[in-house]
Parts: sequence; C-alpha cells; structure tokens
Amino acid sequence: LMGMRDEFWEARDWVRDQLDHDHVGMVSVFETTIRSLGGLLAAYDWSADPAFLDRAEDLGSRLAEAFSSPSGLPFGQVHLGKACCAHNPSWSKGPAILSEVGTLQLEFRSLARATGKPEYARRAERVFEVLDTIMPEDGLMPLRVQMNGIQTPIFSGREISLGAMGDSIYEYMLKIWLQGGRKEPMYRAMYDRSMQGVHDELLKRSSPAGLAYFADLKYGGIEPKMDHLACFMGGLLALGAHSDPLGMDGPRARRDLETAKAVTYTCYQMYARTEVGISSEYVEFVGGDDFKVPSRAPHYLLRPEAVESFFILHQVTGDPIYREWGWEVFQSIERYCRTKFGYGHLRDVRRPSAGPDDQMESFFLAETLKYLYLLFDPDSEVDVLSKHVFNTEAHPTRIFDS
Ligand code: DMJ
Repeated sequence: LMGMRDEFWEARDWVRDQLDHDHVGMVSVFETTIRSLGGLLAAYDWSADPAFLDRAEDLGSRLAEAFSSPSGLPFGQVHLGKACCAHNPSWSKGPAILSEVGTLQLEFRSLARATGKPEYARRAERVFEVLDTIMPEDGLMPLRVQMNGIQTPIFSGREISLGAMGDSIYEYMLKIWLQGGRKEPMYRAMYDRSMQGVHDELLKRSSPAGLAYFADLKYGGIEPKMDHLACFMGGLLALGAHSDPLGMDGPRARRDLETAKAVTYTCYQMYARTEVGISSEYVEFVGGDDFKVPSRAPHYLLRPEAVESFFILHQVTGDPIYREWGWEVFQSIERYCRTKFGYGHLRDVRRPSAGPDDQMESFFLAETLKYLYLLFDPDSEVDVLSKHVFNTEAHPTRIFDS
C-alpha cells in the first residue's frame, strides 16, 4: 500500500521460512484471527504469493478447533501448537465474549475462498445463524454469551456496549454482507435492526454542547460513558449509509450518515479538548461540562478508531475537515508518543511529562498509521467504498465480486 516492496518481500521470506505455529501455546482465537490470520490473508490477496496462503491455512486449520462447541459458537482460546483444548478463558468466568464470537467471519470466509474449502466459511457463518435466532428484538446483544455444554446459547447479564467486548460484532454484520457482494440479506437485516436499536436506546447528547455519543447500558440503566473503541461507529454508519439497499438518499441512510458525522465530531473533541490533543481510553459525560477524562482510564493505547472514522467519512463525503482532524491527531501522536525506536502508549493524557510507556500494540501499525496514511493518499489502490473490505484490524481484502 505504501510502495515498500523490498520490505514486503523480505517479510514474505520470513513468513515462508520462519513463521511456525507448532511451538505456540494457548492463544486468543479472536486476537490471533484478526491480527495474524487476517494479516496473512490480506497479504495473499494483494500479492498472490503462495507462502502467505500456506501459512494462513496452517494457522486457520488450528484456530478452527475453536468451533468445536455443541452450538458451534467458538471458544475464546485454543492451544495453537497442538490444535486442541479449546475453552473459554477463566477471566470471562465461563461465558463467551460477544465481540469475540462474531469477529472471525471475514477471515474464515476469505480462507475458505482462497483454499477452496467451504467448511471454514460454514463454521464461521454458523455463529451468525445462531446469533440471529437469539438476538433480542431491538438488535442490541448483551456482552456475554453462555455456551458451555449447550445446544442453544443464551445471553447472560444485561450489559450492552458499542465499546469493549461488543464493538466489532456490529462491524462484522455489515462487512460480511459487503464481503459477499451484498447477496446475503440476513447479515444486512441484522445490521439494520441493531442500528435502529442503537438510535433508539444508546444515542445520547451531552450538555451543554449537545455532542452526540453512544452510552453503555448496565443493568437496564444508562451509563453515560463512551469508550474510544466505540469511535469506529462513525465510519461503520457512514459505510452502511453509503451501501444502503434503500438508497443513500433515503431516510435511514440520511439518519445514519448524520449520526456518523456527529459522533465522529465528538471523537475528534475527545482529542482536541485535552491539553496534549490525545484521547483517553474512555470519557464520562457529565452534565454542564460535556465530558471529562476519568481518573480510572486516562491512558491512550495508540488506538485507531477515531482516525478510522476520519478515513471512511473522508471517502464517503469528500469533506476536507477529516484530513484536518487527522493531521492534528497525527502531530499529537508524533509529539507525545514517539520514542527512539517506535511509539509508546501514553499513561495519562493529562500528564504527558511522564513520557510514553515501553509498549506498542501491533494495531498501531496495522490500523492507526495505515488509516492515517490512507487518509492522505490521493491515489491509493484501496477502494473501501466498492472493491475492498477491511477486517477489524484494517487488513483489506477484495470483496468476492470484484
Ligand atoms: C483492534 O484490535 C480491533 O479494531 C478490535 O476490533 C478492537 N480494537 C482494537 C484496537 O483498538
């Protein structure tokens, strides 16, 4: 994407000669699928180099062990080296995590298509068939799903969020539909139903500025906070409006695009209103002051969701304001997160003098910098509006029709 061909082939050699899944222990199925499997499949899609597909299938066949539950819902962890022992991690206290069960489908469908083995797709798609039968009327699903030893999973608890543990399931409803050439109406219907629920129950306004945000629901009540993670919703709603089968000028698409712009503006404010120009992990909406940085989570993990929405909204609307915002965010990251050998998390956006931590998630390269780069690239081959679909880790592959 950046024309760094020598580096790309060097990485291909490493993947071909050194990437080994035999000596790896327990891994998160979700993280390994979106980061590693998604990365290998996108590299294969862009280069057609068989080394990437070979390693992707080796990895995918091991991860597919996760689908061995009675209902077909995936367990959260597998032993990669032995391709066995799938179970949910103890921290989740038994149930599966909503976003984790519903964020594997783009990757396994790509794998099925590239290998000619439809079983990979069938197992991942089964998850959405099950979820469709148990999804609440308003399309908003609780964050935990009880699945151990039972044929029909049941939601447990009443926590609902577009941030941590919920986010990407809504992203995949739309993106699976786009990936398949818009021919599988069940996914689009689930997405539209959920977005109705989002507008009816989660969309709120701050005071005094009237900033739009998505609240969490906890035990039936509103929790007026929004995770940085939920900032992906601006881009998602814009993409959904642009592809709406009822037309981009219809009332539903207009509603969604308006919400997309409004919430993305709030996400920009989450950066612009701190002294360092960088957002905290979440913000709390407090009457009279719009929002504040909570003392429990004042950190910034180099997350991508705000700039992801800037990129997609720029593609959909052509409005140069998204480049202005992206440039501001980029400059703040350069100023406060850059270290001698990379970039680091900020411990506290209110106290930048401590400097960045010695940690950099892979999504900073895969997502944050990629979205920023693409936001400013006037002639990229990436076509997010008609040709490509990005998995949740920003690895682009062609939609099946193109
Ligand atoms: C990424 O790993 C993915 O976007 C995931 O869906 C949730 N967010 C992180 C980065 O913040």
